[in-house]
Amino acid sequence: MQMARVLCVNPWIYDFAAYNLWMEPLGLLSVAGALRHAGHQVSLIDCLDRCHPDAPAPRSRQDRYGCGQYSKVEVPKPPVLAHVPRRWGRYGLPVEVFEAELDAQPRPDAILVTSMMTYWYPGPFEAIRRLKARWPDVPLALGGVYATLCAAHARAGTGADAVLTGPGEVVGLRWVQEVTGGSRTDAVPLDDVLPAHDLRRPQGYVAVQTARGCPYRCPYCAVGLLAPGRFCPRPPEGVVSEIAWCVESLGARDVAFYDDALLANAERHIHPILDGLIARRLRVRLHGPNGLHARFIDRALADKMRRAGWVTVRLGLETIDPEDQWRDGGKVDEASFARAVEALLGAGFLTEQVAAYVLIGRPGRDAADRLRLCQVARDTVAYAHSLGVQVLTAQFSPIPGTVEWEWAVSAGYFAPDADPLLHNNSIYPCADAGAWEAIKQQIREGNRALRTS
Ligand code: B12
Repeated sequence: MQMARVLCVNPWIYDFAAYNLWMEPLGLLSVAGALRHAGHQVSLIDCLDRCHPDAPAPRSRQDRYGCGQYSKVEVPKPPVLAHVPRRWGRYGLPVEVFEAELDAQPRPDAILVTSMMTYWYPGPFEAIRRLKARWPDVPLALGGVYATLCAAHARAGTGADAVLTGPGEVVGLRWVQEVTGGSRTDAVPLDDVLPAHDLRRPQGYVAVQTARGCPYRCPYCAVGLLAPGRFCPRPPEGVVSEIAWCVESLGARDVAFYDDALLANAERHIHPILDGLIARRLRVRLHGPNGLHARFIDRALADKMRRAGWVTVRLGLETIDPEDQWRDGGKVDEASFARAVEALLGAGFLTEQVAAYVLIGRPGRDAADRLRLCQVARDTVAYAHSLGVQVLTAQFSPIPGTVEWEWAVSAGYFAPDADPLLHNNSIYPCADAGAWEAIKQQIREGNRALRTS
């Protein structure tokens, strides 16, 4: 089989704000792992590398566990965001450093560019523009979350030769083999092939995903579109080996789980993973930035999480309104949430380590419903604070292809072909920003009171 030289690129973020919360281009690294497994030679340019020797990101005393700021350059706001009274910018490596990285690369046979949030598409656009200016004839494919959820938009505007949707290990490999004239090897043993974490300059942390997809189908969530088909947990021993490799060989100290349902089927999944980490005595801190399902947390699990080195716990609460809870998939209620908090605090987690996500900025059916949603959010915040946990906001924005998106379009909040820049949750696309910003103030005060009490 003919081996190809493949360049993988993780683009910049364009947004009003961006903070590195254990971000790793895990999807792109998974595709890179599959290509490498098939014998191709793979390299990476990561525009979000905070440890680049020629452009280290700003450091602050508040930085914890590998998280922190990106360098930002302010750039003109696209006209569609002109109404937002905030400064827009490009986060990540300076463009000159990116160009110097390209200078250092031999001409690739194929290029793969990833994309994350749909409203971050200017990052991939800019990377592709520069890559095509340098190597117009090298085949280039775009994949990832934006490419999958907004495929028509991506095909119309990116300048990529191919927009590949969905999980990329098999389609990415097949595409590389097609465009480089190699023979086909379709079989990618997904359980054995690890994301190529080592392509990245060590950042002190890695992201790990222990399962593909999610057993739930919530109306606001796009995971069913990104990872269609069955919920597929990986074998626990494979997850433990991946973490051990990252800690022992790549120097990672912090591990963030990127799962959508990490605690589902806990006895056969998270329990053995934590047992394995404890048995290997890894010096690791564990973080769950994506909300965990509170109803799966009992005292035995909370104790084990602590023993394995778990530090950051984020619980999905969203709302305490029973009807809204039911509409969102019935995953949590007040009683199960309170039990989880009791178990976590009883196991020794500190109040600043545990936070509840509360959903804000949701669209109402009419004026009365909008008022009700604000009041429910206030009550939800007060409830979480009363249990002794911090509150973080999950700001609502409908995602294309989801049930909530269809509703938002039919209610006139979005044109069906709205510019994806308008999906940005920080601009409250479906709600009155003023009302919700006041609730954020209540959250800040409650969090501060808890920390000082
Ligand atoms: C981890 C995660 C986060 C992390 C950070 C992620 C990051 N790296 O930036 C945190 C917790 C910070 C986060 C925050 C948020 N997130 Co988030 N997050 C995820 C999550 C759970 C996993 C993403 C991931 O890395 N998956 C693992 C890899 C393996 O999958 P992947 O990236 O899709 O890659 C595969 C394919 O896409 C493809 N692929 C990828 N690149 C390429 C390239 C090529 C060339 C090819 C061929 C294929 C390919 O192959 C890969 C392997 O199969 C997804 C849900 C999901 N399951 O995708 C939501 C998701 C991306 N997040 C989402 C949302 C809504 C948010 C928030 C807005 C939540 C909120 N309301 O506050 C915030 C906003 C963050 C911000 N700053 O704007 C939405 C997307 C919204 C959008 N409009 O795009 C998602 C889809 C969840 C959902 N509810 O539907 N998130």
